[in-house]
Amino acid sequence: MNDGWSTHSSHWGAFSARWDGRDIEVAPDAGDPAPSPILGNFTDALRHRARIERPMVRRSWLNKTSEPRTLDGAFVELAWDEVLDLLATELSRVHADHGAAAIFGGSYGWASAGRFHHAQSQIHRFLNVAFGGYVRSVNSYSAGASAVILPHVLGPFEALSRRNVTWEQVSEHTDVVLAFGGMALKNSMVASGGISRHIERDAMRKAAERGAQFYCISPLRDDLPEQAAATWLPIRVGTDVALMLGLAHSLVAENLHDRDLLARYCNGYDKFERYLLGLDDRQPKHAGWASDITGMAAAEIVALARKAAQGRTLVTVSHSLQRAQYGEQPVWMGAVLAAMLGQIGLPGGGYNYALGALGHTGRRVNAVPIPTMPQGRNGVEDFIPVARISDMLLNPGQPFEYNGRTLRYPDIKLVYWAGGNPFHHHQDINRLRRAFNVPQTIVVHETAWTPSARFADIVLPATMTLERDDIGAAATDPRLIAMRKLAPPIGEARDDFDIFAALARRLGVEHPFTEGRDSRQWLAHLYETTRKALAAKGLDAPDFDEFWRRGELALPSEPDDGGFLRAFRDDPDAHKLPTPSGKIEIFSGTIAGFNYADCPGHPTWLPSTEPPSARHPLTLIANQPATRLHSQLDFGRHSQSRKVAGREVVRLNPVDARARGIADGDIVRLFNDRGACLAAAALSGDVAAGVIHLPTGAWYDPQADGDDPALCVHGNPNVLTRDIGTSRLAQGCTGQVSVVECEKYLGQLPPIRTFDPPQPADR
Ligand code: PGD
Repeated sequence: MNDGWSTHSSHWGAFSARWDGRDIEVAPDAGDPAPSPILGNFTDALRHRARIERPMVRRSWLNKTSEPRTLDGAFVELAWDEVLDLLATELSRVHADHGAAAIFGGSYGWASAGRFHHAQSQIHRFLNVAFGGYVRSVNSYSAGASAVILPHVLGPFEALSRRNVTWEQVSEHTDVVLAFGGMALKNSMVASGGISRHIERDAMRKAAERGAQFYCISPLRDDLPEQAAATWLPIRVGTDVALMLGLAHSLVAENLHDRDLLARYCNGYDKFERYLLGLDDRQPKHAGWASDITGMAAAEIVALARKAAQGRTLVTVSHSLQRAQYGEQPVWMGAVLAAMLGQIGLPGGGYNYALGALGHTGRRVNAVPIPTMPQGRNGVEDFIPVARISDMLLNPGQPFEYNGRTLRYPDIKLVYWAGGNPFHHHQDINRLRRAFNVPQTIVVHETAWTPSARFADIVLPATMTLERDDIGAAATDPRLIAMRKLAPPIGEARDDFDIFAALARRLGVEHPFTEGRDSRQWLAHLYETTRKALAAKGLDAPDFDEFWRRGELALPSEPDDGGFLRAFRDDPDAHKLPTPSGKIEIFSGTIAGFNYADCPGHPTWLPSTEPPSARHPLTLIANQPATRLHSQLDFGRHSQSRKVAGREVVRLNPVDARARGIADGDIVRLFNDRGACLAAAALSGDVAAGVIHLPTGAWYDPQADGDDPALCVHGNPNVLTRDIGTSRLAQGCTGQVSVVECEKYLGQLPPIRTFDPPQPADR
C-alpha cells in the first residue's frame, strides 16, 4: 500500500495502517475472511495518556526508605543514562551477593507479535548473556495442566494441539463435534506471532451446512458461534469429567465402544474399566450418576453417547477446562472417550485437544522455519511452573511438588519483567501484592502504565509494536509479514533490544548480546533462515530488502496429514506413540507411581474443593475477553466502547439477577473471601443459571483509601480467583473458576484511575 499505509501485524491479525500524527487508521488484511474487531484498539492507542514516556523510579526505592510497594507510590523521573547506570549497578550487586538464582526472569507474557522485538526472548537472552542465566518459569497460563499430562498419556502437546485435525477436515468429514468448553471465535481470533486468515467461523458454517452436529458443552452458549448451529448443553461448571464418564459408561453398557482399538492401541483400559463400572468403589459411573453431578438428564446422556457412536465424531477439550483445579482430568478423559469411540487418527475424528483455543490450531503447519530470536543458554537450574509466582516469592526455600519431583522455591531478590502483566494474569491479586512486596527490586519494561508497572521500582518505557520495524510470523500461518514502523516512539520510549544493549554495554557484555548487529541487521539476519529454507525448496525466496518492499511473503505448508496420531493409527508398531507403552495411556504407571491423590493413575472424577455454598452460591467464569487480547490496550477504543460506566461488563442469568434485584446496566459488587470488584451487569440467557461471567483483562484499579483487601472498582476478576495449582502433577493455573456472591452496588461510584499515569514527584 502507499499514501502512508504500511503493512503491520498483531497477535489478533495482519493489517495495514497509517498514522495522522494523532490517531491510527487501520484496514484489515484484504484476504482475511473474518478480521478481528480488536484491531480497533490500535486506533487511539499510540499517544494515549496511559503510555509511559520517560524512565521512572519509585521514590522509596531510590531513597532506600523501607515503605511497602503500593500502586499509589511516588515516582521520580530519571534520565536514561542515570537509570541505566543505577540498574546495571543493582543487577551486578544482586548477582555478586546472591547469584543468578536470585534473579527471576521468568517474565511471562504475550507482549507483541514481532519475532525480533519479542520481549521474552530479549530478556532471556540478556540475562543469559549477562549473568549466565536466571530463574525461569515453565509452561504457560494457557495450557499449564495439559502441557504436562499429555506427554505422559498421548504425546507432545504442540503436535497434538497443532498438527492434528484441521478445520478443512472438520468441514469435510466430521459428523459430530463434542466441544467440551466450546470453541469460541474470540479465542481462535488470536495466535501468538500473528494470523493473516481467520478461517474458523466459515469452517464451522460449512460443516454445519453439510449436516455436522456441534454440541456446545459449556455454561456459556456463545462458546460456539451461531454459524455452528450448535446444541447447547449447559452442564454444571467443572463437571465435564463426570459427563465424559457417563458417556463412556453408556458406550460400554450398550457395547458401543471400540474394543479392538482399546486392545491394540491403548494401555490399561482394563484398569480404567474397573473404575468406570465401579467394581472397586461400588459406584458405577453410569448416566444416572453423571446426571446427578452435571445436571444433564440421564436419558440425554445416553442419547448423546449413541449419537457419538454413530458417525465420525470429534472430541475437543478447550484450554479453559484445564485452567481449574484438577484440570489434568478433562484433558486425559477427553482422550479416553475419543479412544472408546474408536476414531483417533481418522480424518475429522478422534481427539484434538484445544482445537479452536487459539488461531494456531486446526491449521496446516508451515514447511519452513520462521524467524526466531536465539535466547542463549540458561545455566540456572531453578524454575517454577509459571503460575506458582506468588508461592515462590512468599515461600523461599520451601519444597513443592511438580511432575514427580520435589523441588525448592528459590530465594528471589530481584524480579525483572518485560512483556507481561502479572497484575492482570495472576490469580488472587491481593496475595500477589503481598508476594510482590518481598523482593528487594522489581524492574518492568512496559509500553503503558499497567498495574504491574505501577507496582515496580524501576519502570522503563518500551516502544509499542507500531513504533518499530519487525517481522510477524507464526509456525501455523502461511504469511510472513513485514511489520513496518508507523510512527516515531512516544516520549523517550526505547525498544527492549536497545534497553538491554545499553545495559549489556554497562555490564561489559555488549558484543555477546548484540553480536555487533543493530535492529535492522538482526531482522535481516533472522529472515535469512526462512529465506534459505525457501530457496532450498526451489520456492520464491527474495532477499530481505525485497521482502521488506513487498510487505509479505507466502510460506509453504506441510500436507494435511493428521500428524502423528494418523501415522500411529495407520501403523501402531512402526509409529509408536512417545509414551512409555508406545500406546495411548488410559492407565499411566508413571503417574500412578507419583502417588498423587489429586492426579491418580487413570482419569478420575474429582470434585472441586471449593464448591458453590450458601455464602458464595454463584460460579464465576473468568475467561478470555472478546474486546482485547488479555489486558493489552484495555484503554483502546474498542475495549472502552464495550464498557458500561467505564467498568467491565459482567453477564448473569436473568433468574439470578432477579433474585438479587439486579437490572441490566446496574453496577454490581462481586465478592468472596479473597476480594471484591465492581462491574456493570448485563442480563443474558446465554449464561447458565448459577453462573456469572466476568472476562479477564480490565486493569486492576484498587479503590483509594479503601478496605484491605481493596475493592477493584474496574472489574478485574483475578481479585476473586484462587491461587492454587491444578494438582501436584502440573501445578497449572486455576483462574477459570471461582465461587462468588454478587449484589447491587449502592455506594457512590468511585472513579476509574487505572489509566492515569503517576505524576512525577521530587526526589
Ligand atoms: P497481556 O495483557 O497480554 O497478558 O497474561 P499476559 O501477561 O500475557 O500482557 C502483555 C503485556 O505486554 C501488556 O501489558 C503490554 O502492554 C506489554 N507489551 C506489549 N508489547 C510490548 C513490548 O514490545 N515490550 C514490552 N516490554 N512490553 C510489551 C495473559 C495470561 O493471562 C494468559 S496467556 C492466560 S491464558 C491466562 N488466562 C486467564 C484466564 O482465563 N482466567 C484468569 N482468571 N486469569 C488468566 N490469566 C492468564
